[in-house]
Amino acid sequence: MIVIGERINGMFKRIGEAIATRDEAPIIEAAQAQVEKGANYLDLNVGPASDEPVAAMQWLVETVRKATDTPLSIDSPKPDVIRAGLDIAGSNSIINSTTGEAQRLAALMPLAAEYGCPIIGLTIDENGVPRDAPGRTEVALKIVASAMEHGVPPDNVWIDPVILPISCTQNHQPEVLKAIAECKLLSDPSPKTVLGLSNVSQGTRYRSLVNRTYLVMAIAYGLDAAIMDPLDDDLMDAMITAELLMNKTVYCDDFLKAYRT
Ligand code: THG
Repeated sequence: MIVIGERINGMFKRIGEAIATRDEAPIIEAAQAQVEKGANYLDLNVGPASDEPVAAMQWLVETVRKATDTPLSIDSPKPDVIRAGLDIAGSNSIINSTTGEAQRLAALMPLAAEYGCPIIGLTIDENGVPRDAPGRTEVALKIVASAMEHGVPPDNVWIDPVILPISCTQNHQPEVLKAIAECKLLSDPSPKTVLGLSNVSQGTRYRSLVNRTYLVMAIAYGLDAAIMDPLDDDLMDAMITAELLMNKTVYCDDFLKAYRT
């Protein structure tokens, strides 16, 4: 599993304030803590509140780079913000994200081709988020086809079948799991799959329990990567154990420790 640390996001109050006041310490602290706990990538999102998102993303990338060389996931709905982040962060970053909307694909696929970097494709089109697995897979196919047209290898497309909060869309959760499996059949090599895991538990009381239970289920369906909280030890332990049970790692008595060393 590829762990993309979610905690440098303007949605978090402390991070949002740090971005607004250009206070480096909370950003550096969040970067180091996540890397120490096993993040393979760090997701950077300036949040919806930023009124100068390009400058904010540039500052965020530069600040994180003072702490770590860990690859970055440049997370924004705005192509100009993503380009600004990539220009500094370089081609080992992930573009987060395009959707299946024609306008977004036309803006972002050329960027993925130019930088040679992976691109996350949300299964959202002009009609929003499809309600079932086949609808999600259909949008995923549109994204993979667009990648191929632009010379982006299909395994550089990371399909995100869009997990919504269980508190409002309980009927979607099993469909997302099915979509993870279906997307693997779209091309050879197949696209990767990724989820913004913490979305699933927004507005619930037992967030960590809901997150880790869903992550284990998604791993059983073949999930490759998750934007998640690496500081949640129970979540990380559940992930490592699920991978063991899926025969991705070798069993030993100290498998948790072995995974981390
Ligand atoms: N897919 C992709 N990218 C994404 C998402 C996705 N990026 C953003 C988001 N979704 C994933 N990251 C987060 C980060 C934080 C939370 C959820 C998803 C979260 N935050 C607390 C909340 O809203 O309750 C904030 C609490 C606080 O302020 O402390 O849950 O789906 N490709």
